[in-house]
Amino acid sequence: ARSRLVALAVATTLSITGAMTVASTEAAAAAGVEDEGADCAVPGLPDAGSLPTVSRLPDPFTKLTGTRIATRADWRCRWQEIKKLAEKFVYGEKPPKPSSVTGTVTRTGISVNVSHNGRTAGFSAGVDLPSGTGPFPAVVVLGGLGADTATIKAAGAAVISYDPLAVGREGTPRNNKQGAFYNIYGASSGTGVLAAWAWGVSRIIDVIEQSGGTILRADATGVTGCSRYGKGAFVVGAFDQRIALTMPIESGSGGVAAFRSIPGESGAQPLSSAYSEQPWLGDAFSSFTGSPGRLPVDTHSVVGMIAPRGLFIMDNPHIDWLAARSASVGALGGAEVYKALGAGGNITYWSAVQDGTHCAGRPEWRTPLQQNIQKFLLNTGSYTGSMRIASNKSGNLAEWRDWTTPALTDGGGDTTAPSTPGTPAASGVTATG
Ligand code: MCU
Repeated sequence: ARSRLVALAVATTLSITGAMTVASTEAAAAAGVEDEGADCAVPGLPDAGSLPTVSRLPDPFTKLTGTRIATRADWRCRWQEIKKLAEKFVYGEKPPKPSSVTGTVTRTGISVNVSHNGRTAGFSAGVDLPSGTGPFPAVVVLGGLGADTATIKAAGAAVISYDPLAVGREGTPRNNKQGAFYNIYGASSGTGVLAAWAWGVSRIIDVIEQSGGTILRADATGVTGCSRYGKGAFVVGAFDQRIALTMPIESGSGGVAAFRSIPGESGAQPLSSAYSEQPWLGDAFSSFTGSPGRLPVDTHSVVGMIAPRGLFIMDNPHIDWLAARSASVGALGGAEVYKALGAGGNITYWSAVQDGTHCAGRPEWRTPLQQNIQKFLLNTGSYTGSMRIASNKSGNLAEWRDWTTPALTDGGGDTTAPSTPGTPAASGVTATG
């Protein structure tokens, strides 16, 4: 709640000075609740069969009613529309907090027990504290693959080792999904395992909130993971507004990569493969694998769901399968939401790296990882994010949008200061490698 107040104070100052360009120094703005727009009245969603084909990225700023948003307050309920659309057509529903969540936090582990509608389930996670005295911020590491846990701890954050497969298993058919999530919501739930994994992290944060805050801080949680767990980290961060810092690594198809861009990216994992390899995406995605242009949301809007909270996307441009060009499209499109909210400095996209090994520990990411943790979890330092896109996997946002980016205001009114589609991406974009 405190960081929220700081953010509001900063926003107020900015509206007085009118200095949108310095707004990237805005404080981290994680919310105190999982879903700030839970009370928004969302109009009826379209049916899958009636969706028009839109070849470019859908306008994240146009509401289901067809009206464009104008204020930051409008974004709160537009966020809710994007969430509902992404659940219905991409990931499957991530249910809200169950009727009972209990558990414990110790210096070595977290236990989670859930009951809902007469069903119960539980899982646990490891805790590895940094040196010093707490309470500490924490980074939830999905699946233990590729995350630089030494740097996370050195920066002053605890590592929570979370096994997503205990909550949503891989290797199951879609009509018999398994894991703690499906014990509660049923083995035939249409929700894919990425959203199930996200639900599990939200329940971990519930338990941290209830634990009294002596070991871990509930208001300073980050998330990371590589590859399939990078897809997971992305969905975790998008669907829980308590997550202050989201750091997906090499997430590929089903992760940050823009769905519409994947068919045209040579060697990228096809959507049909990402859908069928594992039940990562929701069952409803099956009707879009051959026609992503029918999706009313694309991953740029999911990136936008994370705005203005901290986001550090890491990608590998050396393996075509990982779809880094399409990921740059998703990131550049989503960065427009950050800019609209005056938080352009809160997103980093970084694919200009040397080592081509999938999920390698990379020296280039060490310093920005530390700086992101300092800024968004410890509220120190003066880091400003930027786009460091490998030149061989650099998407061109101008080809992918026909909408402009509004400067969302603090109050009523509908003033927009559009940027022109086709303008080169923001300053700070570099093409390297
Ligand atoms: C990038 O994530 C996945 C990829 O989507 C799969 O096709 C491949 O089999 O595995 C990758 C992964 O999770 O590697 C550990």
